[in-house]
Amino acid sequence: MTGAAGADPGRRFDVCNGDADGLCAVVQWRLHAPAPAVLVTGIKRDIELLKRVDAGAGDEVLVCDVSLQSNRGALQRLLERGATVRYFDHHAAGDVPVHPLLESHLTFDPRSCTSLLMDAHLNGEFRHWALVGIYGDNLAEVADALPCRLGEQDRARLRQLGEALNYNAYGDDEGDVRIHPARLYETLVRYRDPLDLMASEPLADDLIAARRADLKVAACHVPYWQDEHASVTLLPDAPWSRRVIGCLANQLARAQPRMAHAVLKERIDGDYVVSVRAPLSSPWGAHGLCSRFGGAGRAAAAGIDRLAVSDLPRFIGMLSANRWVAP
Ligand SMILES: [Mn+2]
Repeated sequence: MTGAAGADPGRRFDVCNGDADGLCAVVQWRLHAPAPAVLVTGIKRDIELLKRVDAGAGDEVLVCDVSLQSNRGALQRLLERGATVRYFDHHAAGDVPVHPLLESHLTFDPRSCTSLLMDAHLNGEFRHWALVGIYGDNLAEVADALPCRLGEQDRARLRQLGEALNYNAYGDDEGDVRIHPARLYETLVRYRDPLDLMASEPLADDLIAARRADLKVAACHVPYWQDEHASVTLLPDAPWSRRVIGCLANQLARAQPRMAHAVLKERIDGDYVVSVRAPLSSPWGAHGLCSRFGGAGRAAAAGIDRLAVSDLPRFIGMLSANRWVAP
């Protein structure tokens, strides 16, 4: 990658979210255009990745599945320094810079994701990897509708892999994850077909088992409070609970679809982190509830970064009284 001044062909940087969607988008691109590149990635909550890239004139930067809004300053700096940037993403973008060195592939369709954008760009060349990313981004219906010659069992395998890769990116910091996404990528990109990876590497089954083990520990925690409309589960602070909180909330929502569910995890300072799911049968009102405690999110799924212990009774009262209907 290095060379004499003047003969340097330019360096390459691949920047992606460390979840399934981000990794599978870069895997598709690098299988299509093999070349040495510096990978810049992290856990799911590391979103300001572009500022870690030290690229300049003649260098190429690929960006997948990180919000342009959160990285605009760093993007502008790279473009000004003369780097070429290819940007694939489906998060909030705000104003998209117009620059001759920027090639952007952006969508804000809630039924799309970065691996699907890459699949379209490459005309479905690595469709199986695209499916892993799309299933991993929790878009099973979109993935199911994407044509490919796989039988149901193989599709189910790709879905399992996507969900497990995605789960691996959750945690408060890099110490919480089983395998750092950068190491995971090195294994993934060795296979042109993820089904071959699953047949020959223990990695996929290890990740699937790890997710299952976390959910099993979580299932030992019976609800701290519930009525006929809602439940509250309290978890201690531990690596497994930092990984599982969102996943457990989704599982409870699927198990009792007519109820709302809140999962609270103790923070190191004694307060709580909260994950709220509206009833699946009426997926509205979660954002409204959480925003009254300084939280945010979407109508069906939202969260609170910090709920004071003293606010717990008030939170439970408002959860119980909340109306889970469209505004
Ligand atoms: Mn995504």
